[in-house]
Amino acid sequence: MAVQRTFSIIKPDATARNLTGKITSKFEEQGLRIVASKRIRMSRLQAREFYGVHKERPFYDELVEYMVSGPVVVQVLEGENAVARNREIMGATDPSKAAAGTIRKEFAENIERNSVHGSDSPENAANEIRFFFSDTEIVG
Ligand code: IDP
Ligand code: MG
Repeated sequence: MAVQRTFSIIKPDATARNLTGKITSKFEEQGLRIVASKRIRMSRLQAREFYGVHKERPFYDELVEYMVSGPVVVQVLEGENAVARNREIMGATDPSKAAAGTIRKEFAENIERNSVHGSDSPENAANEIRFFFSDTEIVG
């Protein structure tokens, strides 16, 4: 498997609890390199578009409000098999089902306030990276 890039968000529940460094360490300790990173306040329009795939789900409006409720840190992670690797490091969506040692098991508050987003396929990773970063902001 070649070196790959994936997109990550440290979500508002985690920035509120000052966990940016601890979460970033999990990526670095497990072989992913942060090749782009910025702390932003997502607009409602951005959040609605970013999570557009979930717009028919009952939790969509609440999810959008949560994602704009505080700062987030958007990142590009690089490494071997980075998309799948990051999903392993994050753990299951529902922290009560996440494996020991994963970010969500250690830090998530509940199924919505689950501390991190990570792309679920290389195609989505490319689209999500382009949504938040220009090429010059990514330094590998
Ligand atoms: P993922 O983040 O593990 O890929 P998705 O199913 O893509 O999970 O859901 C996107 C986000 O929507 C989750 O990370 C979580 O913040 C929120 N979410 C997912 N399922 C629920 C739910 O049942 N109730 C409330 N929020 C949810
Ligand atoms: Mg998802």
